[in-house]
Amino acid sequence: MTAEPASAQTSTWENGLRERNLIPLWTVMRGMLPPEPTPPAVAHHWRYAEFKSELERAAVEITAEQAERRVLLFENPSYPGESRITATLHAGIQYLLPGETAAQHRHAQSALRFILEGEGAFTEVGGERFSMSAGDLILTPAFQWHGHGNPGNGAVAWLDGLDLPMVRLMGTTFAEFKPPSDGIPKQAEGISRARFGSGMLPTEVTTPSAASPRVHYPYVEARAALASLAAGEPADGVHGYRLAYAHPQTGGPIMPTMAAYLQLLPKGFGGGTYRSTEAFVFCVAEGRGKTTVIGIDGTEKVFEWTKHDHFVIPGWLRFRHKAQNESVLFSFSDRPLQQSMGLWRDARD
Ligand code: GTQ
Repeated sequence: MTAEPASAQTSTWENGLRERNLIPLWTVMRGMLPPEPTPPAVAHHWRYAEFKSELERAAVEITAEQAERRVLLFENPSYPGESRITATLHAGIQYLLPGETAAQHRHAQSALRFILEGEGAFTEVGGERFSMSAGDLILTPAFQWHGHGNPGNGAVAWLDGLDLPMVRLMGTTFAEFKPPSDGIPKQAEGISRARFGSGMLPTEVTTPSAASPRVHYPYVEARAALASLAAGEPADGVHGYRLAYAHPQTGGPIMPTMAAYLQLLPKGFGGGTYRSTEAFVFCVAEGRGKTTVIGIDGTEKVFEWTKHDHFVIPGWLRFRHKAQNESVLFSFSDRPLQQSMGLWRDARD
């Protein structure tokens, strides 16, 4: 919709302006300033039962070495060809067979990884090795050297979440594919958790890093916290029992651009309707249930989900969760970016 100028017709003069890269604002302003968000992305559901076999096929088609990163991206149907799941977020599943490695590289984009299945694989971040177990969250802050390896016996799969579309929008992409010739300085395994993951902090470090220096958030700890909450207090009416992964030095989100959450929905939980400006990418860690998403035009989409399914809910679309069994949902969003700009808001309606 555009404002009605004195004449609704584009005049010869206006067309002449456009040819000289001058745009009369009054012809486009209303489209730029809708009264509330009209997300171009749509809600969408990817069933694990359907894409798992495609990951196996990808492992036949290409080696991890050739691919550099063997990832099947979740592309939002509203953005064909744009490799993004929402306006701001990238998500995909990375798959490594036993014996495979994905070489070290680094880039301006921040990444988070939520492990779906497989034991014994690792990711190396800033010279420190982090072993992966199902349900763990492992961060790759911007510009840290990182690579992956699977010395285990089975294939591993994990969700990659990156802020790629944000970085692309700003035109701030830098990447390096050749580690320094004298190597990446090695860190002892477990050092970042010793420093930042025990509820204590190094006494000589005062300036918080942009991203959480803890890096690794094991599932056993996060899951136990949710179980204790569920045993000790009533559930939130929308989120069930939801905790955000926290930056140990600030208490804020784990990365400057992305927040991540783990939530438990008790068996039979029926949540109220919610919307927030942040877009969510959900991964089902445990259980079975359904999420209803209400489009701007009022039409409902129902996603009946089960373990390792993924679904995306663009910002400002209403949704509600229902759990058939006790369920655990991992999710990540672009909330910190929005909050840094003073734009984030939510509503329970
Ligand atoms: O594992 O480093 O999904 O660089 C996209 C870009 C994963 C990675 C992605 C990447 C990676």
